[in-house]
Amino acid sequence: MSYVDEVLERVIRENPNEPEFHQAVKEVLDSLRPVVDANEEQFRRDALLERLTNPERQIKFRVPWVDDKGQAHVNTGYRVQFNSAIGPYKGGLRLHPSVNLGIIKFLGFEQIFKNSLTGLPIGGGKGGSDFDPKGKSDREIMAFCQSFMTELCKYIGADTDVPAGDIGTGAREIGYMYGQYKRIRGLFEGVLTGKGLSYGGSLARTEATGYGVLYITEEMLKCKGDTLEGKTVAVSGAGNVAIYAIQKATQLGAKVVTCSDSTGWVYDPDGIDVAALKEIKEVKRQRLTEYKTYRPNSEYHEGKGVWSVKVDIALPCATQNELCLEDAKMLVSNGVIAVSEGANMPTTPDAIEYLQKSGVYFLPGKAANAGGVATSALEMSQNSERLQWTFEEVDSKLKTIMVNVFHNIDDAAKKYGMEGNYVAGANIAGFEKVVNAMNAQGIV
Ligand code: NDP
Ligand code: 2IT
Repeated sequence: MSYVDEVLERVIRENPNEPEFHQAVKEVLDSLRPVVDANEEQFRRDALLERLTNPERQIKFRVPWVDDKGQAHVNTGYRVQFNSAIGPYKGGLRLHPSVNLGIIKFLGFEQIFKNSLTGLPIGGGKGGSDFDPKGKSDREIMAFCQSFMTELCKYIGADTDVPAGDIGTGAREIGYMYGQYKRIRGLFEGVLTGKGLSYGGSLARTEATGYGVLYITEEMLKCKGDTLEGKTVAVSGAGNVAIYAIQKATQLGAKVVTCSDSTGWVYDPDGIDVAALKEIKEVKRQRLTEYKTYRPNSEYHEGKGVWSVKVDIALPCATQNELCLEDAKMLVSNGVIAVSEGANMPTTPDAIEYLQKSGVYFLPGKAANAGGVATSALEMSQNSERLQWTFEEVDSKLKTIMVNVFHNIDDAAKKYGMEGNYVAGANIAGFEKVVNAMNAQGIV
């Protein structure tokens, strides 16, 4: 049996009931076959793939908090510190009832390669909790965040592990967590990114993930002699990534006609109104059912459906496994030319295969959404030098990073005879830097 297959089998055996983690590891290791085959003896001797697929450390803890009625609740907190070969652990905190260890491990594993692709010195990690922020009062959110950080603060620091936002964790949650970290550790340091602008946050971090998705998509289209100008776009999600993907796509001359949340989706034939979406989601924290009151010409539908609309470009920006084979078939039959993943692992493996076989340009999340964590690393730099850069400075660095990510993954795919396969290109290019660092640092 090949080394890759042996390790895959072992990962599945040793991590039962973690299908998302299996899926992420399988996709990466499958892509790495040509690289592993060329170095099999050394990799086996050094147990390289076993070390790569086993987190350096995983922390699981109790998070007790009291609601507004005086009732106590207990949630579970996680931080998976996956790989620190190229820098301090870096990755977001997800607050969603679906969170479990397997989800955090899949996200932490993906983060290793994504962070490597940014070209910046950050290792891979992820954390979160099964706490559901929906419908909670500000005081309840604060109570949870303080309790969560009371435990997490023992394991993180500006030079060891730097968490950030993800699903359910935005500026409000980061603020409460930062306050508690500072109170307990007595350190005003860049231990979290995505902070508010008045206490060490970076301009353009809020926009970075969504903007980055469009910068890399534009660069890819440019290399094919095409552009975003005049394209019709479907976006899923209505959170941080989706909102700023819609905004940048619109600025670049495309028309975004859909967005969604966990209960339904919107079709706006005139193009999504970003100001209305921000008001509904960022200010009022309401459901998408409200969108129609701002845009009477739009349609609201319950359930799933954004991929049924005829578009040129699809940007899944909500959650994992939200674009399945049937969705891919609808997109292809409607003439889609490109799919770029704003979310982490939103496209199922059979859907990716179908899109690629159908000649659709497919940019995987670990490349397409790397602008968020890249800008987090820029926030860390600003914190270290105790300065704040302008929006234009950060945005232009972000753009350069995304253009470089595209060329790195494009070159890696070509080098291994898989031109245009950006999944393989991203996994190989991300892996090469990490493996170099792991080899140089010995068996640790
Ligand atoms: P938000 O919490 O801001 O928004 C998430 C959006 O997706 C909401 O509209 C939410 O709807 C919807 N959603 C979440 N879970 C589900 C679900 N199970 N089914 C259907 N819809 C769902 O999160 P972000 O925008 O920050 O994150 C979106 C994706 O992007 C995630 O995969 C995240 O890991 C990834 N990502 C985020 C980065 C960042 O910087 N924030 C960076 C790189 C990747 P509802 O509100 O109804 O739950
Ligand atoms: O998935 C991701 O890359 C993020 N949620 C952002 C992580 C970060 O550290 O900014």
